Amino acid sequence: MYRRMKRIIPLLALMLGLGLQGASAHDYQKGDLSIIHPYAYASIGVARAGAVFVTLRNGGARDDALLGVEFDGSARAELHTHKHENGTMKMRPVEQIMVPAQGEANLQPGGDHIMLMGLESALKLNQSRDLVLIFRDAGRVPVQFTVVERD
Ligand SMILES: [Cu+2]
Repeated sequence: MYRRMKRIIPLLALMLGLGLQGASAHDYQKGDLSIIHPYAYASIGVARAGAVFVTLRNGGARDDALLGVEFDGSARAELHTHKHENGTMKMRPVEQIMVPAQGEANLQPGGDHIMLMGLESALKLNQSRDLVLIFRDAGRVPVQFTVVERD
């Protein structure tokens, strides 16, 4: 019996591990907020800036707002949006990104995003990097973003 258990336990641990990974690898929850698949594109050449994208879903009855982020690997980290100006798209820093009640904020290429400036090291394919999202109501939420290939 004991010998059999010894064989089963590592198997169970493996199954549990795989299950957890499938369910939660890129999703985070804090209160009514879901933080879905934070990702960035791999750096190209010596680019010293990168952008992080994520979907923020608010299942609650009150609006929340993303106020900022903390990232150890860059000189600065800002919230940006894209705006049309004189026929071209330009990035502009914003104070906050609203996450409406019963709605979501989509940080995506060409739209709102988290900008990392003065990266100390390149964002390499398949890396997971630590980032702290700071919300007005939900507070600080540590997450990891994954570095993916540009599509
Ligand atoms: Cu930007």
